[in-house]
Amino acid sequence: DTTPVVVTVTGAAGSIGYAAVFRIAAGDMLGPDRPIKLRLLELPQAVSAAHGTAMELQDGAFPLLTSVDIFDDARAAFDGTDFGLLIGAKPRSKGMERADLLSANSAIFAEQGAVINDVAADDIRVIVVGNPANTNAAVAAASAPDVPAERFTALTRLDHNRAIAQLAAHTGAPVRDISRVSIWGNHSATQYPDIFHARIGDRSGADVAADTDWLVGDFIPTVAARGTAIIEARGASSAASAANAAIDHVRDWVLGTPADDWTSAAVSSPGAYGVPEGLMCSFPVRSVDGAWQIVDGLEINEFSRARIDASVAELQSELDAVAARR
Ligand code: NAX
Repeated sequence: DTTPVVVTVTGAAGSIGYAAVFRIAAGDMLGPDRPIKLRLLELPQAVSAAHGTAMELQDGAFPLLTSVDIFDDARAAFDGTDFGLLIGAKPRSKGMERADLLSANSAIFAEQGAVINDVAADDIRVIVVGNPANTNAAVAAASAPDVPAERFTALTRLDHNRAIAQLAAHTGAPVRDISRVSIWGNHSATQYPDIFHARIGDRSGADVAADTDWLVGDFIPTVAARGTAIIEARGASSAASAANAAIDHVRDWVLGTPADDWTSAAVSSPGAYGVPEGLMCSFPVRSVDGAWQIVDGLEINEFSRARIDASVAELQSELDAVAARR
């Protein structure tokens, strides 16, 4: 299919947006045959910066990029959109309480969800990157009653990729030999990177996980705190790796996951693995015929259960806090 698709990127002039749009234009997200119409949505004060990004996109002379348009109005930016990358969000400012951050963002994502409901393509696919990503995605989905909830997702692929990278560094196995890693729960410090079902070269994940000192004292906290470590080292938060993960997420959603592997994404829970319905929770997922399917039948041991439950409880409390403020 070579009809152009409309891709709307919010927060396009920000760090992640800037890293994402060039790779989208290059065909890394939807393949080398899919022409792309890019829409950049920004706050009014960042529209000028978005114009600068658009000039650079033009100077890339990307054969697949048929247009770039800039908006500060969500209704215009999402009109007919096939793919929405919702990256822009209100950052936590100094002294801001978590509840204030949640409610400021829920207002943004409720509005964008309602607009998507009204004007986007019927089969739009949405990935929320802006934090708190899971709850923002749940709010957007709830504000779009005519769009199936399965079309709203949130990014936990960065956590998934970080877990693979840490496993590769620890075991010496090449990244390509690592499969079936799972991220459960929230994209936050409570997330649970699960390697019990993983394959690491010719070793089982359970074998690697048997070293509980490493698992509990090193692996899990390193993956969960990687974002903070990047900020400390770079003086700025993860941008290119986050953009890379968002592109991985959408590409796999459209083109499928390898038959013998899975990935991780936050999707609206249908009640799987004891996660309450409607929470936007990270699960191990496969993409089949363009739809995410939660990997079923995994045995969850006691160690994993406690960690999944803790992260799910946090997701529930975020959603409750948002509901209480509205
Ligand atoms: P930046 O502050 O560099 O960029 C954000 C951009 O969004 C700004 O240009 C701002 O003008 C714009 N914006 C804000 N509100 C908007 C709205 N209502 N409509 C349109 N545009 C809006 O942040 P950046 O480093 O790019 O990070 C973006 C978001 O990703 C943050 O919320 C961040 O916390 C989140 N992250 C999520 C990750 C994940 O794995 N889910 C990892 C990376 C990142 O921390």
